Amino acid sequence: MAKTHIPFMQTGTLVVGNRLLDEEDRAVQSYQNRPSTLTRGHRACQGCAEALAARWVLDTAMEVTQGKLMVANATGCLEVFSTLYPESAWRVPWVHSLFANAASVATGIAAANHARGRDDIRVIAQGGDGGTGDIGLACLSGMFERNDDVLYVCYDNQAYMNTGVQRSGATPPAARTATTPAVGPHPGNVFGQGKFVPKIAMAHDIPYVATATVADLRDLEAKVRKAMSHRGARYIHILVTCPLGWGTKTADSIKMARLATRCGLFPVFEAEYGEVTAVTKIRSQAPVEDYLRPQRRFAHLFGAKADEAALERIRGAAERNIRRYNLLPEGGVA
Ligand SMILES: Cc1ncc(C[n+]2csc(CCOP(=O)(O)OP(=O)(O)O)c2C)c(N)n1
Ligand code: SF4
Ligand SMILES: [Mg+2]
Repeated sequence: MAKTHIPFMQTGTLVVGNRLLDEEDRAVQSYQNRPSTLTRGHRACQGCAEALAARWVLDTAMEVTQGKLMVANATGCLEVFSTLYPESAWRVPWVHSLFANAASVATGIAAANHARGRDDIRVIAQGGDGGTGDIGLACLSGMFERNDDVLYVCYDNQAYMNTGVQRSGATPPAARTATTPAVGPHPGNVFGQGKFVPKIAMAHDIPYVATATVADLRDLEAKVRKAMSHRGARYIHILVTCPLGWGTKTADSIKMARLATRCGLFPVFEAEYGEVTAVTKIRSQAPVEDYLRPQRRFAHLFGAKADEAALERIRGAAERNIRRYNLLPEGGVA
């Protein structure tokens, strides 16, 4: 019998739709005995996609490793909202590193496990875009270059959110942050700076690099499974909506992440040993305005007179991604 693809929204939860699927097609979150690695009691904002992504990543990794998992977590929102002393929302061996050195701490844990003959215990390091791509980049590059047996997961909300929404190297051009105010002739973050860490990771020729968003959690789950099937250094970079820093409605976090991919500004792909091996095609392309307009950090682009010059440059960035990663279905326009 021909199989019908059942979209995620019908199958992702414990109650809805999962019973229609074969066992092997069900999501990690669909079972009552799911690991619940990041559990109740944390203080993330309503609609925080970082909390959602972290839970999905670690629950998947816990299932794959049958609970043999240790986690090093850089300073940032995820660490602060989950571990307000003396409480912790984690149900996994978890250590808070410094802001800069989660990759090195994870490397040390993996080396200690190896020395004890316990290579069955797997290690994840995780942090925000600032901890990963700015202050932690040297430690991360060292982990990649040595091919240490660690999966590093970056939750990219495009600014230093935990300390009050300062600009990071992942902040997009024109975005307003506390340190890139919406004033002057070119308001918001400047164009032409910043970095995209997945490409830096690929330059190290490590076994596995992937990007993902919270708009497609089944895709994220599959990528975590794939990453855990490899040994050596692996990297997953997840775009996570931050309602507080982006100025978006708390109910729109999934929608915003989906629009980021549909307009081309956030490419979703996998790479193995430095080569792109798979991309998620854009099924129906959205104008960048549809993604930018609902975000208060871009409100200055849509005043009485739209900042057409800035918008054109942002459109150009989306088009460049679409070309570079071949994001449209065969035959061109989606
Ligand atoms: C060496 C050092 N510098 C600065 C800080 C202050 N600090 C803590 S978290 C943070 C921002 C974290 O940003 P990011 O890594 O993007 O994570 P997010 O909070 O956005 O999830 C900063 C600047 C620190 N803890 N240590
Ligand atoms: S500030 Fe942003 S990243 Fe931090 S807890 Fe709130 S929504 Fe999440
Ligand atoms: Mg951040």
